[in-house]
Amino acid sequence: MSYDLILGDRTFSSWSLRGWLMFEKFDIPCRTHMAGLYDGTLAADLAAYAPARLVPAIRTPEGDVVGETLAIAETLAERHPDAGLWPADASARILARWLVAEMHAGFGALRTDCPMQLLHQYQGFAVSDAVKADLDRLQELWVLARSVYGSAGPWLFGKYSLADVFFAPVAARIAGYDLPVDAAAAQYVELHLSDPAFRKWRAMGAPKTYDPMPYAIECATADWPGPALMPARVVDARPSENDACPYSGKPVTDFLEIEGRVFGFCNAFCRDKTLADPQAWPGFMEIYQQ
Ligand SMILES: N[C@@H](CCC(=O)N[C@@H](CS)C(=O)NCC(=O)O)C(=O)O
Repeated sequence: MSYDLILGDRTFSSWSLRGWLMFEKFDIPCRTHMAGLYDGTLAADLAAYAPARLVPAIRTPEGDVVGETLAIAETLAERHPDAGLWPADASARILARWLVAEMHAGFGALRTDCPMQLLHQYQGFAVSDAVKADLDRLQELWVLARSVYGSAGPWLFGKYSLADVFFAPVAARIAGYDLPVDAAAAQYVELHLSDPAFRKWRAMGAPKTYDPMPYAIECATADWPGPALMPARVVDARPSENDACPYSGKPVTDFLEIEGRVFGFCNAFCRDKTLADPQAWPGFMEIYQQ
């Protein structure tokens, strides 16, 4: 038995990203299910997880349903004490809890003006004073955590913790709207964009199309500012170098090409998430590097 994790959307749902990172980054196995956040089926899709009303929500292996990312975080931290969700040091943990709670309850201007989107970087986005104030506060908190507790690694408390989970969508907002931050904050944003788990999440969202596009704004766009992507394209052709899908081991039916080499996958989603960012997928890179 494992957890069930109910998500809304990978490109636009910042809270879903937080929920997923809590499992992915701390190696807690779960089955993911998508609820129709933008398809009008959210309530029906969540009916089996009452009283959950928003995504993400989880169901524990024992059948308890938990909503609200803060409650999910505490539930997982309590149930998996060795997974390191909170910093080990008691003082660091106090500050981490504060940062997570402030993120959960605050930064309203940033969240309202700059909804998370992982498609592209807006150019020339007009930053309001209220958003600037949120950015100042973020940088104050990040500098504090890094300067006092960050010596053991690149994340806010050294090792990746729930604090980084909660700020991952903020990093995505800074990247996606090209918001002005200092060099240390820009480095922290970059760390999130190049994090393997974040890259996987974004790649899994890439195949989905939207009509209408959620949260569209009148602004020019440039490419997403994360790590450079390996160029790949969909092809119909066989033969592929591999007969078995790198993820499921099933026979291949869907193909892509990279630099003249053809690789196969067991379904269009496996192919398309790889197409979006081949290097996000260790299983694929293993066969690519053979
Ligand atoms: N405070 C909640 C926020 C969750 C949330 O707002 N989720 C959004 C998706 S990002 C949602 O379910 N929206 C559906 C709605 O508002 O009906 C948490 O921490 O989980």
